[in-house]
Amino acid sequence: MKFDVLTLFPEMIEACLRQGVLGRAINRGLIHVTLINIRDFARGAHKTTDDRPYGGGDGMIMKPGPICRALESVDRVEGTSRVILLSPQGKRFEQSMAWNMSQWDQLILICGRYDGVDERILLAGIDLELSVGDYVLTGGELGAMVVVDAVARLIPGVLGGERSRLEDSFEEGLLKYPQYTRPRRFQGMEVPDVLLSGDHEKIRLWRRKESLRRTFERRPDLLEQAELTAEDKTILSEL
Ligand code: 4GX
Repeated sequence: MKFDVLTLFPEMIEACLRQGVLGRAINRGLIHVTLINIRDFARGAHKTTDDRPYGGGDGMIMKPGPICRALESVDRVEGTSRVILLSPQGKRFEQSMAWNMSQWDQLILICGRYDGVDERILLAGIDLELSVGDYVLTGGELGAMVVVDAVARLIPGVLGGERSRLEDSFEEGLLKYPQYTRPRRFQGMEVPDVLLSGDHEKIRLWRRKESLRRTFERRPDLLEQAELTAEDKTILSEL
């Protein structure tokens, strides 16, 4: 899988990509990331990438030319290749989209800065506008990293144990149950007995119940979409 990130701050992305699971995935050739500095496609002595908005107002807008030329410079790989703009106006990114994208061959991510990009870029070269959440960032870079990270970990081999990909929070539309490791007693708090019992069926039931409880208490909106078994519904009615 190939990721191309168009940004004015490639160093920001580079630092993230070197770490942990993503760093290893790149070193092992499981994913490929190319960083493209939009500034390299700016013209004139000042290499400006932004300008004042037509119609007035404060704030600056990214000029269409540099982004457009940067986009044209990207090698499009065979197969499914899509151009994504990170923007608060986009469709909200969620786990189901990450799964779809993990099947694609190339994701080209454009990171905007300032108050946005010239609308004509949107009409010309962009397949999808994505928002990572309802808050305002100083640029699309952190959003692009969110997308690269969430998609890359779904690619076979990127995570060590293949189970964790599927078992994670949201994969069944529920929040994760509470988890513990050693020591058994920490600041006066004990690990729940059931987890030390060795009774796998009891443990499974306890975890499921705690998942349902947390989801019910913290994110009841998720329950509407979750795939619930008859057992789940019984547990929920008791909660
Ligand atoms: N999820 N921002 C992008 C500038 C901008 C605005 C409009 C293109 C179009 C954000 C988010 C986000 C702030 C990144 C504004 N670029 N991106 N930037 N939330 O808040 O993705």
